[in-house]
Amino acid sequence: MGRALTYDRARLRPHAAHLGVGAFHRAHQQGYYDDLARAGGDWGVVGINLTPPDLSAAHAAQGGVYSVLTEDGTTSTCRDIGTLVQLHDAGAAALVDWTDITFATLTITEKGYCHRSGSRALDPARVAADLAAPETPATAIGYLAWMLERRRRDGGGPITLASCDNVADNGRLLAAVLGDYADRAFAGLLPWIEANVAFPTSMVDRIVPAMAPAGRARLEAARGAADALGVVAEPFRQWVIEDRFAAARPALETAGVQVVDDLAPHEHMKHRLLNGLQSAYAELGRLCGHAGSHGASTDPVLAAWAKVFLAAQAETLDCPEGEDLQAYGRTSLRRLQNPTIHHPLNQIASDASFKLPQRIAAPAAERLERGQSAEVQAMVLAGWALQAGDDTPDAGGVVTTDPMGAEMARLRAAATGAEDLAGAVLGLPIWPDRLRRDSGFAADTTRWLRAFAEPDADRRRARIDDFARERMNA
Ligand code: NAI
Ligand code: CS2
Repeated sequence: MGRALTYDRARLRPHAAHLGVGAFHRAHQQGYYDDLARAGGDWGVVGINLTPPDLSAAHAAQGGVYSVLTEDGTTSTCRDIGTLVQLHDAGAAALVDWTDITFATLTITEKGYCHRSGSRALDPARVAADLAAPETPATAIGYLAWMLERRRRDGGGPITLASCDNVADNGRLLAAVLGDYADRAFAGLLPWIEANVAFPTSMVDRIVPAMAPAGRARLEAARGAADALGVVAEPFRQWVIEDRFAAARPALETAGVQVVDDLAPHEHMKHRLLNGLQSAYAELGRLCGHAGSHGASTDPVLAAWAKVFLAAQAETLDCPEGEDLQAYGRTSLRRLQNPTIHHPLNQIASDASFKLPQRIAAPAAERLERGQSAEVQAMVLAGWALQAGDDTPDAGGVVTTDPMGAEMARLRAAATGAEDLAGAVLGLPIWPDRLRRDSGFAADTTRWLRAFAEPDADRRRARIDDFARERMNA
């Protein structure tokens, strides 16, 4: 496939939308839309950002076209993307015409749903300002409810809202928080939503780190021009979406998207193997002195530990139709060793309080329920408990942010020792009850809090090495 567009952008109709036009969307969903357009399709995407970055001026300045640089250490391809037909920053979101939009996706980050982490419950504190002024919403949930209320009042038709964030059962989560908010904010809207809006769950996958100066330099050299929206990504991509739609949608399956009845096995496989390993490297890799995913994934001690971790995670999975879990695990390891993908561990560790429940805690609880050890998962949670809230920038200036960061710093300061800290951390409402009730898991967590409290990174790494060797020889 050549770099340049092969279609007339004027032919594209603004009948799809996306909330959260970040690096991932620009590299992932937009690639599928661009494939459809190159094959003669006419779906164009109206992009909306409710929080920074403000990209609409840059989007206009470069004619709405940007590039994706795909690299894997041997090949490098630069491809123009032209299907983002509009891009609106937060201040202009209210001006977007949703009349003809029938299919919308979201990548607004795990915390963007205003829910209580580890549940599908709306967190009223996160939407209090919007509930007080529902006609001028600031949150994604408030904005979608405001948009649907207009649609209802104007006699608008059905629409599909497809979350694509890395949260458990993202379609059910969006339906739950949006329904609760709508019922509080607009009388009569909830029954309309229940009759006119579909919320399919999606599993989406492509490693797309935040753009760094070196990546931008390579992309602009390949493109031969500046590109404020350009992104660098790995070649791998996957999109699996539940067959649940309310209205017209792009023929995603013709671009390789899998449309399935049972999404859960696909989601669990990705969240627990690839994402779980990324979070494990984010916590244990930094304890071993690594700053990036590549360094952690090519560290022989962590690579050996990863095999034990992936085996334990895989035992909690049902294999999705058409997949091979061992092969998927090997592919995940290889993807993370891509030398051109510089994924800061501080970025992956960000919002971990909204990531670890589905990636680490849920499989741990299932293993405990079966009478199996969950020590590898306890190691990751112990690493998080000791590092959450640490906003020390890495060498590239990337800092870890987490809504629970300050609380975790307070828990560490107040703890009388490792056992006390383990009790406080496992008592947090974001984890399944099973973890709280399990003395063995608490003992494992305590043990690794003590081990990781060791000030020397090499000694921490040696403890991980001893554990992996012991498990591999068991
Ligand atoms: P990014 O930082 O480039 O973009 C984040 C996007 O989310 C921006 O458009 C921003 O406006 C929006 N956003 C952030 N906080 C928000 C909030 N509280 N309410 C509403 N909108 C908010 O991040 P990126 O790489 O685009 O990732 C976004 C999400 O996509 C991730 O959190 C994850 O759920 C999903 N994803 C990311 C992958 C990746 O490798 N980057 C891969 C697979 C899924
Ligand atoms: C990463 C994900 O930052 C993170 O949470 O684990 O963005 C990961 O790169 C994607 O889910 C890969 O598809």
